[in-house]
Amino acid sequence: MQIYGDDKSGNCLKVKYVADHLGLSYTWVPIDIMRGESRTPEYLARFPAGQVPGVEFADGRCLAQSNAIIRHLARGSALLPEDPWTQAKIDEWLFWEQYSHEPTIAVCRFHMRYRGEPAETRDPRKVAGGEAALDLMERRLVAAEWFAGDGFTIADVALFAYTQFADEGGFSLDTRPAVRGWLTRCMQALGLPRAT
Ligand SMILES: N[C@@H](CCC(=O)N[C@@H](CS)C(=O)NCC(=O)O)C(=O)O
Repeated sequence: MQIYGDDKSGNCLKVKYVADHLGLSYTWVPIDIMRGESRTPEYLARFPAGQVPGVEFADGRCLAQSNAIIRHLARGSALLPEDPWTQAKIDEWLFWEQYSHEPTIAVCRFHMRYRGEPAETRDPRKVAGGEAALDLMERRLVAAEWFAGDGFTIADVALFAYTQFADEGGFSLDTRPAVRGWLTRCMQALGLPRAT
């Protein structure tokens, strides 16, 4: 398969992490969103929303949306246990990540890292939302080692992707030791020597 992505994007890294963890064979096709490479006619023909990540399988079928992709790739593996209730709890976190975590933390990071704007000029509603998301994660991780079920799943991968870069969006994990401990466990599970 071909993974179209930007290796600075947490959404794209989710797909890379799952593919690497499962030993799937793929070609990484770099897409520079800042140069409009996700809006060319060729790209839009594959992925009409014009965003990365996108995956094209050997038979020509294309799939977009990071969490849909990792859910598809992880079928049959320990990253997506068969138990229906565990899958439902994984989905709960995947939807929460896309509605409450990524649109706040990743957007603040985009403002600072991609646009080079200072932390003080971040949208206050995004800042409040990001702080609330990290607080909710801290509460979960004080009580549990992982987000869903008993082990490392795609819920952890999805949330790890941008939480590892929280500081680049102006968020501090200093007062969130449970989140920091979980980040270390995720890195171990993914075989990452350090956050990338
Ligand atoms: N909900 C989508 C979000 C994808 C997304 O926002 N991708 C960004 C990069 S992280 C992008 O392609 N931005 C360029 C654009 O929207 O034009 C997912 O999870 O895959």
